[in-house]
Amino acid sequence: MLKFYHTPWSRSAGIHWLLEEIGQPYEIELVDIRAPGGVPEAYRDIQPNKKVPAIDHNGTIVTERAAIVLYLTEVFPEAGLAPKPGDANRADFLTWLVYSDSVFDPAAAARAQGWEYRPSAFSFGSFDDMVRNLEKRLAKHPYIAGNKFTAADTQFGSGIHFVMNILKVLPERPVFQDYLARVSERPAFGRYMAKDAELIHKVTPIAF
Ligand SMILES: N[C@@H](CCC(=O)N[C@@H](CS)C(=O)NCC(=O)O)C(=O)O
Repeated sequence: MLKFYHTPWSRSAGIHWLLEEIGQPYEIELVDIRAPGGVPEAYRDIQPNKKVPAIDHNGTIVTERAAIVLYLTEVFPEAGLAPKPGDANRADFLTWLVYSDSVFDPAAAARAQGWEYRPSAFSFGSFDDMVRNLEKRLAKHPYIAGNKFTAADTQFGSGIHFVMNILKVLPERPVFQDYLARVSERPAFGRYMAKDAELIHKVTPIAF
């Protein structure tokens, strides 16, 4: 049994997309992170910070997006969504997968919140350095880990879509638009987006 704790139109989007790419049966447990009364305390037993995503795979609970990606690609290797240990692209896959959560996301969130901070005081550094690095990478490679689509693209694809098109924080540069156009051609992308468009009506509406 594979249970996915999820909120549509949230940071669990990339894992939703990944599950559709993998194509194995899973069930969604909706977590209403925007509910006026908050998420029930009982959910802390699954995710200690009461955040999404989380998964429960036959009783094994995994939290944190990068860890969930690594776990799922390990358990379902036949999906071919991660370079295997020893593969020349493995280091880039790991680097960018972790960069997504440890630099891209917090730098974008800090910008969206209008934070002023000393980049050297925070592990994610400056927003401009992050944008420059991401732009350089995607100008040279069609996918974030190299020439092949991987599970790191489910994280960057969903992240860039949210930060550029919804939050309007990431500059709308051709390299980001081309990347999004490329990854969103995938049938699994269309499936997860369609499912989320239905599920969004079952939780408290998002407020920006
Ligand atoms: N470190 C977590 C962060 C996940 C996260 O920030 N989730 C947001 C989704 S937008 C959330 O659940 N927020 C609800 C809240 O904090 O109340 C991960 O990478 O999995």
